[in-house]
Amino acid sequence: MEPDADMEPPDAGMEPPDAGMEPDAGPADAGSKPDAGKADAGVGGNYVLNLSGFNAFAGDMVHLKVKSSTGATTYGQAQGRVNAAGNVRLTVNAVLFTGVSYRADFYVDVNNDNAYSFTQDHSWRRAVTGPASNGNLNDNFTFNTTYTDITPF
Ligand SMILES: [Ca+2]
Repeated sequence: MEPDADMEPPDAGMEPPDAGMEPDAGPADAGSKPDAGKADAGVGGNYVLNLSGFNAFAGDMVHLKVKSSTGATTYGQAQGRVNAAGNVRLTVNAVLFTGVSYRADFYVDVNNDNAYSFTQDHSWRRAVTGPASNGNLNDNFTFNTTYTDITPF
């Protein structure tokens, strides 16, 4: 509705191009490489958890969190419902950085109360390392009864 407002970068007026007092100061290109110090970080890869063999829990919700290796920080989460074939795919976008260790904690909400409680719900933990080039990771997991207490979820 007000095209002019968006056309002017907020800092455009900070350095009048005709100031001319020190032509070699080069303020014009100062902002041309704002990302120089952040180039390494980029955007993280996706963590994709493919669950199979969950036939006994068809229709139940699975909750997933990708955390720091200590569990102190949660970087992202996802949830999904187990389908009739006993499968579900959960994706947490843009969380994995190359060489960094994470834990992926997830549980089936067996008692359907939308909260985690061990041992009423079934839960597991995956150790995850960010792949090369901040790439995506497909993690395939088949149901087993070796449950892990992931409290606090
Ligand atoms: Ca529960």
